[in-house]
Amino acid sequence: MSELDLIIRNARIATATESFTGCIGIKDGRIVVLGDLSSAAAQVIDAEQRLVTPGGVDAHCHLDQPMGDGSIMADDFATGTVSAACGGTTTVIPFACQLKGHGLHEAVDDYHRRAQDKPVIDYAFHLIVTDPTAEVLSQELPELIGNGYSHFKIYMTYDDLKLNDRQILDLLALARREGALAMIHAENDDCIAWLTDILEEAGKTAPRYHADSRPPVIEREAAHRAISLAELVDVPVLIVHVSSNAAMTQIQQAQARGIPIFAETCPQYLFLTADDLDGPGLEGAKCICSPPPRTLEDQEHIWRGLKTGVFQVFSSDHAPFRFDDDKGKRNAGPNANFRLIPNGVPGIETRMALLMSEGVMKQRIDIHQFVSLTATAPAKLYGLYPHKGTICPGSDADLVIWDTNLEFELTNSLLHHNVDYTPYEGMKLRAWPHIVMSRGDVVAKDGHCLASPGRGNFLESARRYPLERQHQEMV
Ligand code: DUC
Ligand code: ZN
Ligand code: ZN
Repeated sequence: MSELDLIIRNARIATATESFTGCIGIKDGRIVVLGDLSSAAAQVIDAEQRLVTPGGVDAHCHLDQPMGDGSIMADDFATGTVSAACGGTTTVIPFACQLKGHGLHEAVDDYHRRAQDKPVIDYAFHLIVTDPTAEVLSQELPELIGNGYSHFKIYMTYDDLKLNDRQILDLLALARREGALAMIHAENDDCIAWLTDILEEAGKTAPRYHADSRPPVIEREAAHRAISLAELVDVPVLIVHVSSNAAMTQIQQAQARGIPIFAETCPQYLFLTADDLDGPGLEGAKCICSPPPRTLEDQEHIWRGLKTGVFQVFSSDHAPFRFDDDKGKRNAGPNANFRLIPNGVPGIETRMALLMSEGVMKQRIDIHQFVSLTATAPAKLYGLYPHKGTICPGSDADLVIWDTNLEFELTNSLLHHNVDYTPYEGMKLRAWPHIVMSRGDVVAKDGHCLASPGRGNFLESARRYPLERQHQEMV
């Protein structure tokens, strides 16, 4: 073998299934050998027995996504990926969103322009389908699925995004035929509109009433409906940002019946509650996201779901709006009705360290579950594996060397997003990425980004193997 570019020595390596101590040999941005290496390399990093995991795959984040209400997302592909890299994420999957009345290719082209020359790490796109016209169903979507965009999101709520059940069925049938994975935002839109009107008539418009407008029962109903539609079509779906025990139970019961339902949860459902939406003035708007944070009891159930495998994916759902900004959370004014406040919390940089610190180090989940949830399973589900999401010969050298002997207070000034707050301000953490590597380059070290904008590559997502073809080929 010609000389390696880089060897990482004395690494305590963890994958989704194994742990071992040794060296990682890297050449041309890829891992080429693992084990006890005596060979030479141009560069050596001594991990000094630190834990080394695959770089994170944040499979749900919003960057520079055009908004229908005049608000502006605070992070673009530059700031968002710098923030991701500093927090140990080496691949992001944000959303190219179709605007109603427009095509899907138009959305994808626009999103590529937005990404141009900006990302410091690699990225793929999810699609959001908001207008499944005959042209979209027969031409655009099948074409895109075959060309590296093999997953798309369906919304059951939000006026400018939502689809009805018939439209969802059409898209699920297409996903089955073409080998795509549909992700579903499960909340019952009519129930939200009805409750929001009642709250408004009673003068209950402060941020904390956002949680009352979207109680667990409306997430449970929509999750049940999404599962039923998937069962009818006989196709796997992934339910995103599950927040409540009620919705999780629907998923768990479907899985127990053998229905292939995948599920994602996010940090805001482990570390925030509806009480965080309370506070003076608009303060509670900082934690407005949908579905909303729930109760401490729900948090415990979500931890259980992570531990027992109900959830495959742990994403940030980073949806960055500045608080003190009239294009951010104050888009509709300083005393806005909750229904007009942009939804979303930031979290692209804190996702990995929060789960390492509170999950692995407090023994709520093990290190293999951590790797699977943050990297391996999302890479597999979204067609990026084994280039991404694991540590093995042939994979990209996307790695995190962890410091796990820390004790510090998280504060927004440590973070690199373009948001003026973190919902996790003041939390005590014990872990943070020491070195973050993307394709063998050190892109972040001890909370400093060392990468240049534009080095990130677009990743084509492989499609799932279409069920029909699988069955035909088996007989
Ligand atoms: N909810 C979403 O569905 N997307 C972005 C942010 C949010 O709160
Ligand atoms: Zn959503
Ligand atoms: Zn989202």
